[in-house]
Amino acid sequence: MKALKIAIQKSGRLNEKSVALLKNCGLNFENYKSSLITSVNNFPLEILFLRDDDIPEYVQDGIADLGIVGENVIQEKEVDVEYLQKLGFGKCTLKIAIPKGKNYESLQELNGKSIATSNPIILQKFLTENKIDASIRTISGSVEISPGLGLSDAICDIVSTGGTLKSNGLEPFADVLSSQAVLIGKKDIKHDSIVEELLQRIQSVLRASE
Ligand code: PRT
Ligand code: ZN
Repeated sequence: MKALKIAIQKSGRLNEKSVALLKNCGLNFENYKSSLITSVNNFPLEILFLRDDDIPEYVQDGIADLGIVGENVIQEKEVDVEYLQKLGFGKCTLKIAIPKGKNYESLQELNGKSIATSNPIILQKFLTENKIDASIRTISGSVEISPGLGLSDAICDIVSTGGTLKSNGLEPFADVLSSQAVLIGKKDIKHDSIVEELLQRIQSVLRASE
């Protein structure tokens, strides 16, 4: 039987829980930190370790059959993949935040303002849906320091505890997208018998942890 490939994050917030989920499904593999691919020795699956940003396209293009990645990354990459299962970890919300004390009363106050983000696609969709004309400054990281440096009026970034916003003098203003880690697959892969088996195991692990 030809092994399928699943792409998971190599290191970062989703790595440990992705590995733990697969192990809890009874999959036996060595989690070499240095290698980018490892074989499961009791199930027809290979695991690819990638930057999370690359996972949606790898799955869309069929280089990997399956992937575990945050919904925010899938939305930002605008890929055509199938959502197979929400996984219940990596929960966070993409939020617009403004300097504490600004007290904007409605979303309309963002008109004419600049917003720094690493998620320009999702943010632009949100602004368009809400008929707001703001300028987006795309930066790749440390988005939260942008208003303090005078680079933007507001930010749009991922929030989980809110601690980072607070320590940068910002407060949440609007929720843009709520996200968690999901299992995705390339088009039509869900009818594959190996995928069906893996999905059943994942669902029983999730049920057991409820
Ligand atoms: O190296 P690679 O590219 O693979 O990883 P990465 O650095 O791009 O991503 P990583 O590991 O930080 O996050 C992976 C995924 O975890 C994200 O795509 C989200 O789906 C999810 N996730 C959950 C988070 C957070 N929580 C989170 N808190 N991703 C990022 N953050 C950051 C956020 O950007 C902000 O800087 O944490 C900070 C805010 O945290 P709080 O707790 O202070 O609010
Ligand atoms: Zn990334």
